[in-house]
Amino acid sequence: MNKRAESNVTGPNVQAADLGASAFWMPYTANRQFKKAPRLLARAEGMYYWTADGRQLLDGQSGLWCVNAGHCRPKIVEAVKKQVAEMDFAPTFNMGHPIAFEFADRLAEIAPAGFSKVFFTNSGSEAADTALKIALAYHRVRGEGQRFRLIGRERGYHGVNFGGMAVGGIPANRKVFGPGVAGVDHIRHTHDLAKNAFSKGQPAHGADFADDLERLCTRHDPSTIAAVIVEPVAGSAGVLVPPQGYLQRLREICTKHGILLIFDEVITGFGRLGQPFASQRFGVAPDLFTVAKGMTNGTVPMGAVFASGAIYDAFMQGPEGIELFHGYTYSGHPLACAAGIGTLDTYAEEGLLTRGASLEAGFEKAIHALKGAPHVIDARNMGLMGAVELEPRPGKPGARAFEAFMHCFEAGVLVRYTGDILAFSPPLIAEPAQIERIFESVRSALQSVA
Ligand code: PXG
Ligand code: PLP
Repeated sequence: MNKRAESNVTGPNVQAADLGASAFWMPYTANRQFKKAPRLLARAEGMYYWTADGRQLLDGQSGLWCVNAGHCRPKIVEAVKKQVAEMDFAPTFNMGHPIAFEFADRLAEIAPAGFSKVFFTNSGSEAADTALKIALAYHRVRGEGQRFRLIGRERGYHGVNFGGMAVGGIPANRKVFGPGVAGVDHIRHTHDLAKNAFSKGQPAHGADFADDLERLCTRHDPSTIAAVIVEPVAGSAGVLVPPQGYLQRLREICTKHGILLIFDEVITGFGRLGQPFASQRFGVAPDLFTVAKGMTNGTVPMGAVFASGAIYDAFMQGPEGIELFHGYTYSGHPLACAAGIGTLDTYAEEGLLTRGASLEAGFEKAIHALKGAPHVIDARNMGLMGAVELEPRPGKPGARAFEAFMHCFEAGVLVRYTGDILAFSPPLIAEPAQIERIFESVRSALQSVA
C-alpha cells in the first residue's frame, strides 16, 4: 500500500475530525468551516457523484460549470489513457506535436464563422489574461499602441490572475489585492431586479445599460481604449442574462470607436446556452473570445482564446520572428488535447452542443415554478443556466442560500450557491425528470429555511 492509501487523512473514508490539520489550503473556500464538516466527493459517472461515504448526488452544477457531457465519459477517458502512455508531455515552444494542431483545427471547425485561430492556455483565468494581452499587442502591431485601456463590467468574473482580476467586477475578488493593472475601468452591470425580476430568457429592459460604454469613451477618449471584455451571460455573479438588445448595442459602440470586443465564454461556451457558443445564440460576434471548462469536459485543465483570422493576420504582417511573446509551458498539453478531442467527439455524437435548446423550455418552467416559494425574489434562466435569488436574512447575508444548499446536499442534489443566489447548470445530458428533481429539491429546501 502506498503512503497515501495508508493514511487516514486522505483515504476514502475521511472522518470529519481528520481534516483540521490537512495541508490542503482550499481555493475559494471557508477552510475552517469546511474542514470541521467536510463534504468529500469520491467518484463520478454520468449525471452523478458519489460522496466518500457512498451517497449518490445528482450533479446540478456540472462539477463547476465544466462537465457538460456528464462524468467519466468513455471516449474521453480512453483518449486520455492512450495519450498518457504514448507521450506524456511535449513542448509547443519552437516544437510541435500533431495532436495540438489537430485539436485546434477541430475547435476552429465548430467555432462561429471567422474564428479560425486558437491560442491554448490551461484555464479560464489564463485565457482572460491572454485575450487582454492579444488585444493590446494587436493594436500595437497595427500602429495604435496608444490603445492601452481595458474595460470590464461590474459583477464580471474573468478569473483570478492580475489581468482578469483587474477587469473583473466582483468586489470581494479584488479588494485585498492592491492597485492591480493600470488603465482599467468598468461599465455598469445589467442587473435590474426592480424592472426585470422573473424574466424568462433575456430581460426586456436595459439595452441602454450598454450606453455606459459611451460614458467611459467620453471620460478617457475612445482612441485610448484597447478592449472591452464581458461575459455574454455573467456566471459567477449569479447568472445575469443580458437584456434584449444590450449586446448588439455594445457591439455597435465598440465598432464605432475601433475597440475590440472580447466575450468571455468560459461558462457559456460548449453548449451551455443551447448553441455551441453564446455569440451564436445572441447573434452578436465579438473580436476575440475565451473558453475553458467545457472545452475538455473538465477532465484535464485547459483554456483557449479564439481569434478571428483578421487579428491573427495583423500579427503575421508584423516584424519577422516571434509574433507574440506569450505562452505557457503547458499551452497545448498533449493530455488536454486528447481529452478535448474525446470531448468534441462525445459532443458531436450525442448532439450535446445544441441539446440545451431542447431542454430549455422544461428547465425554464421548472425554475420559474419556484416563484412564490419562501424567500425567492427572482428566478432567471437561459439555455441550461439558471439562478434563484433569495431575500437575504436580515443581518446574515448568504446564510439562506448556504442553508438551502446544505438541505439539497442532504437530499442528494448538488447545486451551487454564491451570496444569496443559488445557481444551476446541469450537464447537457440531463433528462427532464432530473432537471425537475433539482428544482423540487430546492423547493423543499426553501420550505425548511427560516
Ligand atoms: N471567466 C469566466 C467567465 C469564468 O466563469 C473564469 C474566467 C476563470 O476560469 P478558471 O478556469 O481559471 O477558474 C471563469 C471561472 C462559480 C465559479 O462559482 C465560476 C468559475 C470558477 C469557479 C467557480 O460560479 N468560473
Ligand atoms: N516561473 C518560472 C521560474 C518559470 O521558469 C516558468 C516557466 O518556465 C514560469 C514561472 C511559468 O510557468 P508556466 O509556463 O507553467 O505558466
